[in-house]
Amino acid sequence: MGEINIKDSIINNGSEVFKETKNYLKFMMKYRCAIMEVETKLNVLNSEFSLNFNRNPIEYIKTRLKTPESIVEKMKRRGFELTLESIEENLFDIAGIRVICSFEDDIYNVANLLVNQDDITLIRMKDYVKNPKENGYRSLHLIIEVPIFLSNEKKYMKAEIQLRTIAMDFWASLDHKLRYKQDLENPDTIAGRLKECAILCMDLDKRMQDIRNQIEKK
Ligand code: 0O2
Repeated sequence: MGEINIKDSIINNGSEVFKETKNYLKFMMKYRCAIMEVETKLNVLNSEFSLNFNRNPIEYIKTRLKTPESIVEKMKRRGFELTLESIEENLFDIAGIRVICSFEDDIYNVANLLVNQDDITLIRMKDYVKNPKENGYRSLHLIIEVPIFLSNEKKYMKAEIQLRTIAMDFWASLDHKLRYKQDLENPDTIAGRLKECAILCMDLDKRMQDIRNQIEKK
């Protein structure tokens, strides 16, 4: 008798886990679709710009889905309930799109062209280009909502778009790597040197933009 119960319970728990896994995969699939929608929009803008002005404002695009570990960590850190509904309501960066532009003004051009599309809603903008973070981090962050079309529903999905220049991306990548190094002997010195590099990157962006403006006689 006991054996049957154990077997039943394994089967029931198994199907529960299966159901949960399927729900999770479906949940993440929708964010993957949102990334595809936004990436297509950006590629269209880049192609049109390239035809009209003979240059690409976007150098390249990187996309990522937030990992389950990172989702759980952020939800716990912020004290939210760990359910799919709560994750959808409270986390805006599950779908992440990073747009690397050639020049600083391209960041704003691309961002404006994107958020002015009538199916995109801008939820929030953080301008760390005009207002860099204390450590020197610069990027334009947008949280947007974009519709995705599934077989039987149209759903609005949130996505985070980070727009930066090549120099800003170079700096942020290095900063990100160093932040995860736990065994630094002199973290303050490193932070200070990184800040100096951030200032150099800012200067480089400005000079490159000036040269381009001069060439295009703005
Ligand atoms: P990942 O893996 O890059 O996505 P949060 O900090 O996320 O709790 P909020 O308001 O969403 O709160 O953050 P914000 O300021 O909009 O920026 C979040 C993301 O911007 C980070 O994501 C980084 O990608 C990037 N970012 C912000 N500040 C820095 C910085 O000082 N250095 C670097 N290298 N990147 C930064 P996550 O969640 O850290 O992870």
